[in-house]
Amino acid sequence: MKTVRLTMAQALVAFLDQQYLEVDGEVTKFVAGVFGIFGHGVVVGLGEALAAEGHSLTFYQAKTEQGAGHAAIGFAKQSDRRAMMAVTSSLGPGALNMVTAAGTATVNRLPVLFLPGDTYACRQPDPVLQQVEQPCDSNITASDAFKPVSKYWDRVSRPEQLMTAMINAMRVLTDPAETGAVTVALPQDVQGEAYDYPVEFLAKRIHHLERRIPSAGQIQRAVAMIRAAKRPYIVCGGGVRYAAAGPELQAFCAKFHVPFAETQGGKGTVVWDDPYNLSGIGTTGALAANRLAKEADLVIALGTRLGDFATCSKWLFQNPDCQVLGINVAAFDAYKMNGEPIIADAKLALAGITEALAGTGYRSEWGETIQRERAIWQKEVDSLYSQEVPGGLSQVRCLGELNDRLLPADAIVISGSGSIPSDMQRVWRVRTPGTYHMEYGFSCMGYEVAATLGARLACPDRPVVAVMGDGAYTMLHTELLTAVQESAKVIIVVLDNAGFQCIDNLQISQGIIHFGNEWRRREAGTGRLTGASLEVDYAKNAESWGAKGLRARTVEEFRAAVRQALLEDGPVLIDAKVTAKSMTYGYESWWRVGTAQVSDNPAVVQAAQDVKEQLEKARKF
Ligand SMILES: Cc1ncc(C[n+]2csc(CCOP(=O)(O)OP(=O)(O)O)c2C)c(N)n1
Ligand SMILES: [Mg+2]
Repeated sequence: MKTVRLTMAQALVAFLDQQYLEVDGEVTKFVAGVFGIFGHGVVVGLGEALAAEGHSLTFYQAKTEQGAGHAAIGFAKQSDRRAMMAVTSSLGPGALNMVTAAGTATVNRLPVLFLPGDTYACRQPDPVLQQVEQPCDSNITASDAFKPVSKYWDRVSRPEQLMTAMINAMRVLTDPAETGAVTVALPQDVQGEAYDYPVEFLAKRIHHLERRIPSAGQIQRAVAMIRAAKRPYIVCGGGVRYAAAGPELQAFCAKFHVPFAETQGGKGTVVWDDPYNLSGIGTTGALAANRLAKEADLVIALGTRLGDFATCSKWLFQNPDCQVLGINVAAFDAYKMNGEPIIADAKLALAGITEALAGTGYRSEWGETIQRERAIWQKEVDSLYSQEVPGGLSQVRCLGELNDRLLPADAIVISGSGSIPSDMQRVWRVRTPGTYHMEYGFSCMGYEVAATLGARLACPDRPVVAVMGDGAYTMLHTELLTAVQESAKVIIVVLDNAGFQCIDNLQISQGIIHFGNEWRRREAGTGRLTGASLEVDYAKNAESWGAKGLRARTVEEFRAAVRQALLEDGPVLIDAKVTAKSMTYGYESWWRVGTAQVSDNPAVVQAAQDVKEQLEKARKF
């Protein structure tokens, strides 16, 4: 067997550089680069291999390891999982800084390869700097913390283990049902150890995205359930987007007169003005979607994980006769809510069901309801989009200005946490498929700036715009400096409402006083955070990193700032001061939270009573 003598890290780089993914006949390079921060745990091993010539992986120097992970997630998501990045760190604190991002990748089913450095396999320098040291088990290191958030985990303790580790890593990363974070821990001595690697391990490798074909029995069962239903209703999840099944969804809905509602992951798979698009569903959903959901007698859960918030799945489908048909490439999701599982690719399943159902002459009994409710909802969006707040600037108005007036139709909008994603799932009108980029599986504050850089790297010719809260920005924005370093044209719109306002809303809605969520100074009289609001100049903050900072307090200033931002060559931050509580609120939905059942405050006791009453309407499982 022909071999080549390389260090483990050199072989890893050579291997990653040779991975390709074929989807529907189109082959793309799968691993585009490596985001990371070196430390003693990787700089002389993996760092040496990356620094050498002879490969085409771009190294992006992150400023926090979590940001590196988020940038890689943003890249994979905006690439519709057809390309990805690896992320590396030193051992110990650098590795642990990546764990949150690994969780975000796994929950959102997005491929990211995490490569933390690890303690010495040989144990001679034991304990090495930054080693956790568990007296009960010498094999436990910081890298073990990735296990609960990884879909595949391995540690390469001998150079030859790299081969099985990486083949397994690629198996998981390229599998639509399995994908998520993959962690391959790299002990720092082993990275530099030489081994005679078989040349065939390093040869070009094309992975094939196999679209799982629905069986004849599955199609029959689905058709029977749809034919028995008067009001079928589709929940369109992220799986529909990743399967590129938007056209099949539109064709199905038009042919059989079936409406669909969008989850955060599925939104924007089909444009907003498709006549069957009810907009967002769930706690953060729109009126049309939530009203029709209550009448549905068949829910077709299509490529969705049925999260409690983004779909309100356990409460919303209140028709006692409602059945669930779960169409999902992941069996785990297809079985949810006691559904009839169709474990298959969304595109093929929809095409197969459409063909079989067409011969039956089936048409739902929704009648005019779909168009009527859509029209009522769009009128509501128009009114939200023109909201005036006396003496201030409304958050939802800013979204309206961006969506209806300022951004080009192909601009990619990115968000992930706070009140903005709720607003956007309800009101954002997607004009170009694939331009709505929401991380809402984990809703991880601090995803936004880094992911916007990742999305821009995936789509270098498109405007990419983060719309985010002041809390999320403050938590993690340092990849803005990386965007400056990369001359990446990203626009960060911070809607500053002086605090963690969506959590404040939740607190107030459960009868509790304002406590610990608004950003206020500690007040001498109360001893609490009840003083004056904190005022932060986010534009100045961005300028200190080398980005352009713009400010807006009125609609006119906001328009001028966005127009200017679109003309700039590099990163821009727009610091828009919005009036607190000028977000949207719920539309006929409910969310279960752990309200206190005993309290001196009668409003809290009442809220707990309301929870009990709402639970009467909810499904048990
Ligand atoms: C990493 C992380 N920590 C905490 C939370 C809980 N959380 C969700 S939204 C939020 C407040 C967000 O504040 P901001 O970004 O200003 O948005 P706003 O609610 O004011 O619109 C908090 C603390 C979270 N989602 N992610
Ligand atoms: Mg805020």
